Amino acid sequence: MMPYLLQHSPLNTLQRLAQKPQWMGSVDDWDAAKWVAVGIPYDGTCSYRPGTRFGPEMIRNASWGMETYSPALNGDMEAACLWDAGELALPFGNRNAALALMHEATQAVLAADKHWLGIGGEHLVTLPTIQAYTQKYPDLVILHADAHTDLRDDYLGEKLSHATVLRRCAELLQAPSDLLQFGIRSGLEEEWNWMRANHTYQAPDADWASVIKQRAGNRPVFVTLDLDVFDPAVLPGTGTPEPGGWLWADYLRWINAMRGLNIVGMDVVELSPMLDASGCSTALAAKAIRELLIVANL
Ligand SMILES: [Mn+2]
Repeated sequence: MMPYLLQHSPLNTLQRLAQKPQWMGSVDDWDAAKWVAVGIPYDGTCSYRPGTRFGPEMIRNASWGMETYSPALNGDMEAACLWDAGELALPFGNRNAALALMHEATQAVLAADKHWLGIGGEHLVTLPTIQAYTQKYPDLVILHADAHTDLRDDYLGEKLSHATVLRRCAELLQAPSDLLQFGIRSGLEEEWNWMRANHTYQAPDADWASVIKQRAGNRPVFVTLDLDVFDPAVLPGTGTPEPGGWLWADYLRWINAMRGLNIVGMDVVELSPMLDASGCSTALAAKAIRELLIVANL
């Protein structure tokens, strides 16, 4: 008789009994995957309250509290065929090495002809991704939702920071006006002048759907969502809360304005789970990601 361990190896037994952490509604088959979720646990340039490094893991946990189907969009997240890559293993303390690793990871996803879903982490993580994206898609358009401009030329002498990230991204686009900014309500006067001069700022009462259609058309679109765009009353779990923000209905208006776009990548950043005592901010983050994935795959 065959010894027990040859019939059932310890590894097979553990794989049968336990499950590696993965996103709700994700697929196991890499070849079938269209979107790849990559956790980016980086908060190295955070200037106020750190902790976004715990975002990706906690949002994944919270994803299990929701359904794949969105009644608001009449669509299902399963259409995105999401594959969960886990979290990047970053060299903490070395910003440039961490950014290089994020860039390499983005290139790997693009080389496989799949779409990047980055889950931060702080907003600087968007830069290495956009560097990879503009190499593949030179005519990229960026839709940016945030409380803050993120357009400083430098922050305390640093060119690479969460406060400068969209300025650096805009420099990679064909024109600064290929960046469209929503929900912005805080920034230096010079940043506001830059937004007005380059027509990136989108007023709350503007017809977002028309503007987006006009500027993006059929071009490839990357969506970057800084969760502090939401009002601190509905999303207190973020490092730099800013009063006067979006409610869920405002977010859905933004999502609906993206219908029909050629969305090729996205990231969602700045959730700080340790500041989220109730867990509601984290649940909102998971649902915000679901709606983005659905509208990108309708
Ligand atoms: Mn930001």
